[in-house]
Parts: sequence; C-alpha cells; structure tokens
Amino acid sequence: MRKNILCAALLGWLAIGPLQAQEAWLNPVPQVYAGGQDSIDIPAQYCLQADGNEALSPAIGLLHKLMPGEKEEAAFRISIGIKGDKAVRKYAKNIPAKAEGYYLKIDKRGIAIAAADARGAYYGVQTLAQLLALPRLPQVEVTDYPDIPYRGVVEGFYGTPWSHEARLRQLDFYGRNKMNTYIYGPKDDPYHRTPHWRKPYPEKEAKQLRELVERAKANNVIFYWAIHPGQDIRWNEEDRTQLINKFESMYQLGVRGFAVFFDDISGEGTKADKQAELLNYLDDNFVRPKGDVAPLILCPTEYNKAWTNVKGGYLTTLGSKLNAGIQVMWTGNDVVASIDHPTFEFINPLIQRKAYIWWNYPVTDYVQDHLLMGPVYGNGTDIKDDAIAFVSNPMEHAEASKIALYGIAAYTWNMDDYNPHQAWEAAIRDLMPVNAPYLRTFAMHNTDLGPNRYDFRRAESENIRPALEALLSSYKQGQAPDQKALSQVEKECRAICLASDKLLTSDENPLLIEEIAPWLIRFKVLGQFGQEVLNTLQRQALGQTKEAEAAYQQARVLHSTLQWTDKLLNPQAQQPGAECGSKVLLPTLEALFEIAASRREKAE
Ligand code: BEU
Repeated sequence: MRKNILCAALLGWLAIGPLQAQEAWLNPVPQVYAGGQDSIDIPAQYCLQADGNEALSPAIGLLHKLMPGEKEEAAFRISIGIKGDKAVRKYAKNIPAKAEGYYLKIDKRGIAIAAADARGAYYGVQTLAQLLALPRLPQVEVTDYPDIPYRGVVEGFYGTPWSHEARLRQLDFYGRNKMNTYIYGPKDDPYHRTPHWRKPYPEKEAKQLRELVERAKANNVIFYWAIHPGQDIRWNEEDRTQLINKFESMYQLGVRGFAVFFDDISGEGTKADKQAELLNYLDDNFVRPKGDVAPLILCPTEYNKAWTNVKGGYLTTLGSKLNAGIQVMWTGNDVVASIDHPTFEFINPLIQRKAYIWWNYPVTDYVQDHLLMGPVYGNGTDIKDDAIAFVSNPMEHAEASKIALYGIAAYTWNMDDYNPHQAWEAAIRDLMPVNAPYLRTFAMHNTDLGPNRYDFRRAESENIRPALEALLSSYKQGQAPDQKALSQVEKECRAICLASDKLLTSDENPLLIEEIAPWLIRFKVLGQFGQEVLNTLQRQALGQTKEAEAAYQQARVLHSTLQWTDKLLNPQAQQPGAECGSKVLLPTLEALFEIAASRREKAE
C-alpha cells in the first residue's frame, strides 16, 4: 500500500523540479506514508506549540536546529507532543499504539508531530529532517513505528576499538536512522574486560565516556556500557561488590544501560547458575532500584546454536533462573549466521524470553584483510514478533561500517518494506553524496569475506559476474571472445581505476577514505591488471606479437604489484593484506592471465 503511494510521491517530486530520487529517499522507510503529491514552501517562520515536557527536549532541540525561524506571531504552526499533551490532543487517535511510534502531518496550515512517547516524537522530527532536504515540503501523513523494539550496534569486536571521534559520529548516525541502542563493549578495552574490569576508568577515558553518553542522549540513543568479567571472576561477595562499584562509577558518568558479557571464556566463569545468580543480584540491587536504568542485558557463554549443549542445561538454567526482565543475547545458528524464524524457535523456548540478537555482521575481526561493504541481506523478514532486539557487531572501520548499519536500521524498523539493494544504494549516497558512483564501484567488489571458519559468504561483483564467466568460458574453449562480455569487463576495469583515483583524491569523507585507503590502492592495481590482461589477449588474437609481449610484461608487473601490495598493506592485522574482488573478479582475471601466458608459451 505504502510503496505505491511513496513511489507516486517520488515521481511527483521528480516532475516538479530538479529533484534527485535520492533526496526523496527516507531511511528507514516509514510504515505508512500517505499523500505527498502536493507540496508547500518550507516555512521561514512558524509558531511552536508544545507542552513544556522535558522529555521532548531532544526532539525540540533538533527541530530548532532544522528550522531556526520560531516566531510567536507566525501563522504557520508546528505542534509537537506525546500522547496526552494538549498540543497534540487533536491527533490523539492518529498516534500508533506502539512504542516509539509517531504520526507526522504536513499541510498548508502547519506541521503536527504526535507521538506515543518522547523517542517517537524525536523520530517524527528526524523524518521531517529528511523531508526538509527537499526543495519543497510534501503534504503528507506519516504513521510510523519500529518492528523491533531495540535496534542498533554492539561495539563488540576484537581489534582496535573505535576512536572517540568515530563514536560521536556513529551516535549522530544512529539518531538520524532511528536506531535506539549503542552497546559499548570493545574486546580490547582493558577496562571492559580482564585485566582492569574491576577498576574505574582513568580521568581522560571517563571524560570521553561522559561525552559519549551526552551525545547518545541528544540522539535519543540508549548508551549501554558492557562489562566482561568472566575470564577471572570469583563468585564471591568481593567481586559482586567490585561489579556494583564499577556500574556505579559508570552510572555517575551518566550511563543508564548495562550489559554483562560472558562470551569467549573458559573455566569457572562459564557456570550458568552462577551467572544467573550474579545477574539477578545486579538487577535486584542496582538496575531496578535506580529506577531510570534500561533492562539489563546478558551475553551468555553458549551464545549460538553450534556451541550449545542442550542436554548440558546451560541455557535452560539461564531461562528458568534469570529475572524476567533480563535480556539474553544470541548470535544465531552459529557465531556468524543469518537470522530467521527457526533461529528463534530453537532459542526462545530455552531462554523463556524473546532473544536479543547480536548479529555478527559486518564485523571482520576474523577476516581483517576484507571489507564488508555490500547490501544487508539474508535475514528473515518474518521475525518481528520473535526478537526483543537486533544489534549489529560492526567492523573496526567505523565509517565503512555505515553501509551495513544503514541497511540494518532500515531492516529492523520496517521489515515488510525492506529492500536490501535500495537501502545499499541509499547508504552509499548518504556516505558520499558527491562521489557516490565511485564508492558504489568500490563497494560492489568489496562484499565477500573469503573462505572463513564460519562459512559465511556474500555475493560479490554481481554486476560483472555474468560477463566475467562468459568471457572466461569463451577463452577456455578456444573460441573468439564474447565481444559484449569483453567490452563490459574492459569498461569495469577502467571504472575501477577511475573510482580508486577519485576516492583517493577526494576530501568528501576523509575518515572513510583513511579507513579504506589500503584497499583503494590495491583496487587501482586490480583495475590496471585487468586492463593489461585483456590487452594481452586481444593483441595475441590479432597476431601483434610485439604489442602482445609488451602488454603481457606489463600485466606481469601488475600481478606482482598486486601480490606485494597484499603483503604490505594492512600489515598489523591478524590477517594482513587488503583483499579486493577476491571472490570473482581477481580469480577470473588471474585465470585469463594464465591463458594469455600459455598462449605466449605456445607461440614461442
Ligand atoms: C566475531 O568474530 C566475533 C565473534 C565472537 N567470538 C565474539 N562474541 C560474540 O559474538 C558474542 C565477538 O566479540 C567477535 O567480534
């Protein structure tokens, strides 16, 4: 229903002015979007109607930033409020009966944002923010709410934790894309895990954490701080107190959400009854008495089906003993897996609650030579009633992770309307509006993980795969090359070189470029190699021996450069190197190179 209306609206906008379709893309796609064919001028002045509700300050703060022209005497009215507020009484029946839901109406007389709660009001303003990027405001009625209650990110990877700056930018990104959860739990923060989980943060780190909490609040994101005590915890009064003290020190920094992780440990700390007892103790003596802290989260030791010993009773013990309000994380059928309805049929009965999904994508801490910049796909769209939460564990490259996170925001908000490729395209434009075509070319060939211990693979180079296959098959069979395929592959290799040049010299998103620079350098060589391989084969076919030899030698140099760059780039990683196009493009170009080499040998 909504899709057609939204499409009509987009076409309408496209027809009235020099609008780009991307400007009209709303992320996440709203549940119901009605109207939009007519539009109004963006009002320069407006009068604001809101009951002085403190909880609305992030929403109103954002509105003021977007539209600074508040004037008491203005005729155009913006009303904003939550259920029960006088300012939006007229719209009470339009407010969706869903947490974080909102109703947004734009017409000639004004704008109304009537929400189920404060976060819903904020999301209403965020939708307005996206519409304000258009030259004119569409006259619409949006009725919107999330499918999954908690959506966002768990910074839970091994390797270099995100920088303070990167985290601040992430929190703004979550606010814009209606993600409400950020869990701080980088494995390599010594104050999160052994050896220093018992100690408070030093002054500098504490100050930064306070700043992050503030930024999270401004973006209506719940900042959870996670502790990982399991490797050396003692199940005694002293360690319980240490834990409460650490939580209290984080509470003093403003933290209002807590998690305890028992993943990837061995020994005494893995006992289910002890973990449940500790979590209940923290819940009873800290979380609930505080009154303003989000439900406690536990990451269990058996956190995926492949590692579960049902008969051993670990999960059933947690399920039966943990306080009802405590949430339990789950990564799916394996450490890294797609999430679907059967995932929950297994886990939910064991833990006697809806699972809290920790999705290990786009994390690359086990394939550090790869970047995962492809579309988010493969998860069931029928799981909205199964999961209490869905959070993504990202790459240590914060900016590059945003392509996946954008898709995850869209997926978790509105599963029925989630379109992986549409979200992917929009994410690329969001990250680099000016250089989007070049980033798209790069991302297209940087999606797969390569062979890995979890057998989790992604489609890669799909735009050119059929042409590569056709070309290789014609050369293998000793036939004249498929001309259409040949020119497509040539064009793609040129596009790869151009994309690399443009991105390496762009100052559009310097943090992103810095993260992906090793891969961009290798990408350029890959494009050059492809061009020289094709040149060699064509010269050989024409009997141009001298030119074929020159092209072949050039291809050899580039092939060696590819191998050297893979050794030298990203050297400090567990899996050093910077793999690009490693699933389809590089293997095909190498196979073509071998054919060229054997033709050369035969000709000698
Ligand atoms: C991804 O490599 C990854 C997997 C797990 N070993 C860790 N824990 C959970 O997934 C719960 C995670 O920290 C790590 O990033």
